[in-house]
Amino acid sequence: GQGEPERAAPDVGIQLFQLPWVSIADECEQNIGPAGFSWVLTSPPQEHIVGDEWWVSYQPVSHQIESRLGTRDEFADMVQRCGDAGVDVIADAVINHMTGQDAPGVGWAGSSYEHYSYPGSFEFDDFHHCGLTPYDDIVDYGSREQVQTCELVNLADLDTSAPAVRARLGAYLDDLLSLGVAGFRIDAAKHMAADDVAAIVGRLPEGTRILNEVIRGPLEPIQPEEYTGSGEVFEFSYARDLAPQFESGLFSDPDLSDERPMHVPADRAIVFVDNHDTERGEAGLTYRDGDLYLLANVLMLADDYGTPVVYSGYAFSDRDAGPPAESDGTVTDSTCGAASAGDLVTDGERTCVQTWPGIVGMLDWRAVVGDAPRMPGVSAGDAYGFERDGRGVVAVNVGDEEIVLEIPTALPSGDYCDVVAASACDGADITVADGVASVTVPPRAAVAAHLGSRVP
Ligand code: LM2
Ligand code: CA
Repeated sequence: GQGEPERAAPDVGIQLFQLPWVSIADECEQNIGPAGFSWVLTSPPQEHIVGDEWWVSYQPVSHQIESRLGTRDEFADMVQRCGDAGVDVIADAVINHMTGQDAPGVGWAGSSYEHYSYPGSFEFDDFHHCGLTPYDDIVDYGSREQVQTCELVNLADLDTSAPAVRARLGAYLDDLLSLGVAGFRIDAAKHMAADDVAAIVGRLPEGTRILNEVIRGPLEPIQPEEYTGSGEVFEFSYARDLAPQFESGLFSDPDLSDERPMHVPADRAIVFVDNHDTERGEAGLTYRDGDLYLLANVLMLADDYGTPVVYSGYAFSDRDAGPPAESDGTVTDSTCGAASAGDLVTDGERTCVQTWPGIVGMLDWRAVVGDAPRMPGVSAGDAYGFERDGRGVVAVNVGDEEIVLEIPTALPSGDYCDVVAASACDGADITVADGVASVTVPPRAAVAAHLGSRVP
């Protein structure tokens, strides 16, 4: 035999939406590390307003690391245990704003607050009071000044241009780094001037990973490209281009030659099929789409553009509904058994996408294909597939009929096992001969093979 091919641990993340720290630690050890994910993205860890909705996480009351997802000690233990399992932790950093509450209150960890007063942290003058719109709310996304200095859904907007504000936010990020996190998702980055973001993250240690969330609005003045200097950027165009192809069955190659139009450069891009906001909004494909959702994730993981982040949340019918919680509000500990696409029925049930066999198989596929370029694809009916030059082939079929796709390939001749299906391999799915892979793709399925899945 030829032995095992080289594998380079792929840079793939998993967003664990509203999953408690103790559960993330268990998942890192049981599923995420073994599957080969290199990082997890957590929900925001800071003190927040009290409530049952998931979005209380996005209304900071203080920057103590105490939340319904767990305590500071539990957070620290999670980072340690994930690290031991080979998984970095990236924390969601809410630094554009504090709460959106007009009435005074007490936060999850006991801190008192008013809309523009957070004793010990921020007072009235630490906030933008934009004075441009009724109630200082953002009305016009065509106005850079409104988007960055007025309030996003009434959330008290920090004056991120002020040195004292930057220093306090920087101290929060430093605190998380002291617990071992590898980096941050910068929530609502579009709502902070790119210079403000650059100043806040610029003082962090070199190597700190920054993932800026800048929702691309093609006609808006603020563009994701402005934020590529301070970190990577979530590229919303990616899912917007991908999902419709699964809905229509009309697949086409992206621009393979160079940079994709309306996309940040590949080495700056974080790509996803959906996230916690888009599954409640614009996403064309979510867990509700079962097989098609898996297929879209397979194609994303097969691509050579950007760093993919797979999304793992919970089923819901009410967009505000939080995850299952104890009577004191603490989110219920939950780990994943075996699950697969389309299994979901009950509100609150976790999707556990990190355990789906097709996802796990594609992480190994991605490790084997490495940097091999994506070659021009082939379509036949409702099926589409492509090769990563000489390392692997992938195909999806969104139709109701089995399709045999012929993909030109530099893979060695022979029979290959499919790494997407959970079923045992009989070597009959993929045959390579004379520079062509004949891939039999069942209805609404994906099939993939790589150098290491050749039948000896
Ligand atoms: C984000 N990225 O830029 C987060 O990904 C997104 O999930 C956040 O919105 C948003 N920006 C602010 O961090 C979520 C949620 C909103 C929710 C806010 C604040 O989608 O629905 O707004 O968090 O918790 C809620 C209410 C809204 C109310 C606001 C303030 O839905 O009606 O506005 O609280 O009380 C008056
Ligand atoms: Ca702002």
